[in-house]
Amino acid sequence: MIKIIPSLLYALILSLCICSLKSQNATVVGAAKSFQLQPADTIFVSGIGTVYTYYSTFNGTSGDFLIQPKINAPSGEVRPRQGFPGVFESGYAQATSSTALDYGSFTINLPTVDVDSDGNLDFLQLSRPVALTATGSGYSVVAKATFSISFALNRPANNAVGSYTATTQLTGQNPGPPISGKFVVLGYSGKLSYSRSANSNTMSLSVNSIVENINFSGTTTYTISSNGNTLIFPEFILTRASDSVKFTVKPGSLSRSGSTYKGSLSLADGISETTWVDFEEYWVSFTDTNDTDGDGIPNMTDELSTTPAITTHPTNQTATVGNSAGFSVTATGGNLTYQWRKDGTDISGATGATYTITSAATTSGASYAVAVTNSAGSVTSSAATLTVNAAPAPAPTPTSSSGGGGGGAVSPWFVGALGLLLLVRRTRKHV
Ligand SMILES: [Ca+2]
Ligand SMILES: [Ca+2]
Repeated sequence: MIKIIPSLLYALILSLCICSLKSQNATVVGAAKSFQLQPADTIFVSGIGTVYTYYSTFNGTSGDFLIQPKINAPSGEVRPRQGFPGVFESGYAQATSSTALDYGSFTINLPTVDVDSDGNLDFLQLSRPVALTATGSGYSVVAKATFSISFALNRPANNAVGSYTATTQLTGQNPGPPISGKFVVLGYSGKLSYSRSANSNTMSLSVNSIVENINFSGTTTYTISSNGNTLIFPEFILTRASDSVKFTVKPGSLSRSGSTYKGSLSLADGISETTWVDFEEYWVSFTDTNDTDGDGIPNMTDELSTTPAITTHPTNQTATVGNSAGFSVTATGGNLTYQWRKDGTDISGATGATYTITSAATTSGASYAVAVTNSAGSVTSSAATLTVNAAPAPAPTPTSSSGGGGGGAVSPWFVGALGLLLLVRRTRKHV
């Protein structure tokens, strides 16, 4: 059992490592393709009194003014009309503090200029200033008559809040008194985090509205076109933190340019009164600077590394004590990391495709294998054995018996013996 528990633990750790590219972050900016006309400053009309003017999401019927019940107030929202570029529409109502005076709807023709081709009309682009006039037409339910309407819109660059002035003129009558109020673009900024595996990609968005600082968040899966240039998302839910109202984001896609994905989101607000074309259109931009392989395609949509596969396993080696020995492995899969093991234990610092022992010792004799890992998984090579042989015995030392000459150093024993022999001979001569 003692051996089983660590191996189970190892298997568990391995299975966790196989899961995915770990979560990474990208930034999000967005802007509604609608804008707000906030309630006009009150005006005083002789014989009538103080007059209030409101705007609200057009509900497809010129005969209604829609006060959206779930927010219990006019939205002030002027939305683009589907299929009519540059045409925006809104409902309106005018009342005293006690009496409805008029209500109906109007359209306004606004410039479709998009000089930076980012998909966000310039007059709604937070970074751009606005100073324009526009005209449109409407229908008054109370007067049962059409009217013309002209607007002046002004907003400094990098300010979400600007101003408007509107003047209306019922057909055949004099213009009404001008009214003014705040013109507001609805920008968003925040972040997303994403994680990926071979089977699915997931992203979690969290963005805040710039003017009101209300958070919207949600999670969705996404898929990627084969070239990594299109990020495709299915229907998903964004939840508004302030009141938990859920918005349904319709299926869509974003196109990549460099490290940025741009496109449109269509978002249904779930309010039954606006279901006739219940979409709010948003321009969004995701920027992902993560690019592990440096090919210019962010990790968010780049090809995932494939599970590592070993093409050449390490082979058995023999070395002599003191000599070097080494193993190598080759593998496919991309973004690989290596960890060599000796008898199953990680070798500190042995993290390359080759592992070299510079001076083999008898203790180096062991079984060696390498784990090859990337974001898609991990594989371990077959084991190879290192056999370490003892160093050979040293070469024998030359001696006198090897028979004169040879030029080797004369041993002290030989010199002593020769001296003794000469002494003996000399002694005999003198006897
Ligand atoms: Ca633009
Ligand atoms: Ca890349």
